[in-house]
Amino acid sequence: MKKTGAEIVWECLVREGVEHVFGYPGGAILPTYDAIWKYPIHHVLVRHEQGATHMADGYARASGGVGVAIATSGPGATNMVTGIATAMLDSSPIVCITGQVGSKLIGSDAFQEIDITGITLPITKHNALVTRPDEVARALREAFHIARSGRPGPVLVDITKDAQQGSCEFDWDQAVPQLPGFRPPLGYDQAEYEKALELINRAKRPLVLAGHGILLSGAGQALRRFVEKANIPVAMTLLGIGCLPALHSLNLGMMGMHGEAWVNHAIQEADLLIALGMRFDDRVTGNLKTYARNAAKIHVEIDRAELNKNVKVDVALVGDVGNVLEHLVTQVNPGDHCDWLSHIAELKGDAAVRDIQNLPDSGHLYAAHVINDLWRETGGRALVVSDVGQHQMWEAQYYHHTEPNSLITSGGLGTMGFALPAAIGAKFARPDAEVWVVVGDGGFQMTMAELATIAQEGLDINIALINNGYLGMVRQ
Ligand SMILES: Cc1cc2nc3c(=O)[nH]c(=O)nc-3n(C[C@H](O)[C@H](O)[C@H](O)COP(=O)(O)OP(=O)(O)OC[C@H]3O[C@@H](n4cnc5c(N)ncnc54)[C@H](O)[C@@H]3O)c2cc1C
Ligand SMILES: Cc1ncc(C[n+]2csc(CCOP(=O)(O)OP(=O)(O)O)c2C)c(N)n1
Ligand SMILES: [Mg+2]
Repeated sequence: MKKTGAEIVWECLVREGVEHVFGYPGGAILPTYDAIWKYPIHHVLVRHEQGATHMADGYARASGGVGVAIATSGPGATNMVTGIATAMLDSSPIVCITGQVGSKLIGSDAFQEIDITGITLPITKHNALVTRPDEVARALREAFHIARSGRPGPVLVDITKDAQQGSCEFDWDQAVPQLPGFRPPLGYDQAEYEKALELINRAKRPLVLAGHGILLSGAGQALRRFVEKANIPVAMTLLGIGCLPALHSLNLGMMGMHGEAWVNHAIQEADLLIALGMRFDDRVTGNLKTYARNAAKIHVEIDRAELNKNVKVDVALVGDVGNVLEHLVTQVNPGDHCDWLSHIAELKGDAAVRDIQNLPDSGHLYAAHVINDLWRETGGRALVVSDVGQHQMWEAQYYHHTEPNSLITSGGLGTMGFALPAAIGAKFARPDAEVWVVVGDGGFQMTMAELATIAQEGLDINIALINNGYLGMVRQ
């Protein structure tokens, strides 16, 4: 059946299961916009293309699927850069579609021509320039496949105006991805796995470092069964929050620079660290020379490039953490570790008593109190999208998340302005969720134009603006 490149764009998105796209029009993408009305896709008109990328990202993180953002060439495309980089550093699967000038004009500094595949090469998992209508379907199928498989990430497809306008035969089956160089890992080495099992069964002071990979893998239940059987305490990264209920007796809370001191002391004293779907970010390890020197280390990770990158490990298991945990659950010995757990309780000591929550009411409104109240008032069931700064850290400490994927935040890039648009995407993904934005006065002003998008779409989104009157984290 003959279709224009523009029609093929929407045809492919529908077949990929896309219901919402977040975008902003302009000349080079207009042929595609002109064709949208024939397809059952809801277009959300954003106020800035950065917002579109964060919305796609929030949609992806809240749904477990792929988010889609669309923009025109030149300034539309460059406005997407921050959102693409944010998704890249947090392994979030989004597909960005940009219009490009006509193929014959490429390289001539034409009006609104910019080399967006060049610009985004280091911040995308993959990108492609499409110059013919008969390349559109395969490029998009490959984009979705790459974005969601293995370690997820952002993919950009740049489509020239003539590729959108021209026509060709459309055949979905023919456009099956052909990616001979793209090989997500097949699975871990059995001998390494046996070594891991032995280390776990022998350890006296084991500790699990649980990361975002657990949530991406949907492995929260498997994690819980594993740690309950082996009685191993768990520390979470910022992006791993929610993988085990906050108030679970084995959950120590967040590790790293903004984690509790006693959690980091426990990590330093452990004899075995079991790192699951986390990448030993520098906010987590601090000085690598002194990081957990006495611990043997097991690392379960889907991206081979992360293994032995920051922290040298004793056992490296390449693959999906959920798959590894399913095997470990059946094969690990039931554990005791009572001495170790009571030692950690001693390390914790009176930290809870000294906590800011227990400060007497002096008439001051403390951000930590506000967030703790937010947790209580929402019964811990809200989908919280936090921005970047002190309020983000207080959210991580005082909102006790019980569900996987109930906290969405920019960890790796630390993008101020992320929260409000990401919450819009999250609300489209989970319309029944009570969505709360926790944002500082600085970050709010970076993308507050998206309030107009919220109003236009009639979205029920709550905003807790932690207005301390300054750029708190910088001042701190
Ligand atoms: C102001 C600020 C302060 C911060 N302070 C802290 C802090 O104190 N503590 C802290 O923890 N973080 C902190 N962060 C966040 C930090 O920068 C990192 O973003 C975070 O530590 C990364 O967590 P992660 O490794 O779990 O997730 P990611 O960076 O998302 O990495 C996930 C890893 O899991 C792997 N993976 C993906 N899917 C799978 C799968 N199916 N199976 C196996 N592996 C998989 C990926 O390849 C990747 O290596 C802070 C951020 C900001 C902005
Ligand atoms: C886009 C961007 N610019 C600058 C920074 C550096 N930065 C990190 S936190 C912060 C202050 C945030 O202030 P605010 O939003 O008011 O939150 P608070 O720390 O006061 O809670 C700044 C400027 C950043 N992370 N992102
Ligand atoms: Mg502030």
